[in-house]
Amino acid sequence: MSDALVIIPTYNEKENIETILRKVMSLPEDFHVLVVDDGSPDGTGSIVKTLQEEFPSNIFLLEREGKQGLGTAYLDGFRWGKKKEYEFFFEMDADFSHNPEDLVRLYHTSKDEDIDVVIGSRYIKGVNVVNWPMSRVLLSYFASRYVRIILSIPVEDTTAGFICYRRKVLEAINFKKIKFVGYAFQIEMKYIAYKKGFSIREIPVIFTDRTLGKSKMSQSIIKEAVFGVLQLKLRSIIRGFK
Ligand SMILES: Nc1nc2c(ncn2[C@@H]2O[C@H](COP(=O)(O)OP(=O)(O)O)[C@@H](O)[C@H]2O)c(=O)[nH]1
Ligand SMILES: [Mg+2]
Repeated sequence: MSDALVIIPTYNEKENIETILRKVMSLPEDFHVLVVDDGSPDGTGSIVKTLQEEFPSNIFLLEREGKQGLGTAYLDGFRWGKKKEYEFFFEMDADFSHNPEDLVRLYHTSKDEDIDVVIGSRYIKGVNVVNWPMSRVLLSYFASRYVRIILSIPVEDTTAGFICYRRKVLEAINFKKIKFVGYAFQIEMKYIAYKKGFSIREIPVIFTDRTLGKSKMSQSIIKEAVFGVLQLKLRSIIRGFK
């Protein structure tokens, strides 16, 4: 039994899913992968099913109906994994923006140094983003600074979605109270973990924009993040997160 579960949410990732799954299967650690697919019209789910025949004990698929957002995809993935015996839960995109090889570093940082939340961070050694238009780099960089200032959280890359959570962190978080679905979801999870006193470490990664398939980022996700941060601040003033 592997102790590490990589959760990959997908919506229309037929160009990427097979290659990324094969890449994770080829890594020197025994990772299990759970793909959470929201009924992708492009048939991403059936590609996963075909690969499951080849890797029946390592690749799993959770199918949901219709596009329900990244945040709830991760929460459903965490719920699925918590019923099994995994100790390390990873969030990773399907589009190769996160280099699967970095999973090994995230894993060892958490396991060997006993860190509760390990973040693959774009902003701790300069700005490590490749192929994003300057406007999007600036948006993401300043969004991260905005969050750090408003929430006073000691994390440089607060919107990062390449993360390793220890089981005890997920057990301490009440998923029913998680409100957000996009970047704000990523901020909310980190903030609650921080407020609950878990150890957090950022390690540098290079984030490369997708070359295949389309981004699902939208204006509403940006709005959610801007206002969501203020709501998180208010929530922590009014009732804390304990
Ligand atoms: N299951 C699920 N996955 C999603 C949804 N929206 C985005 N994703 C996946 O989440 C990851 C990140 O999304 P992406 O479009 O690359 O966002 P960006 O990197 O911010 O432009 C990718 O693997 C997407 O396929 C959704 O509503 N449901
Ligand atoms: Mg992407």
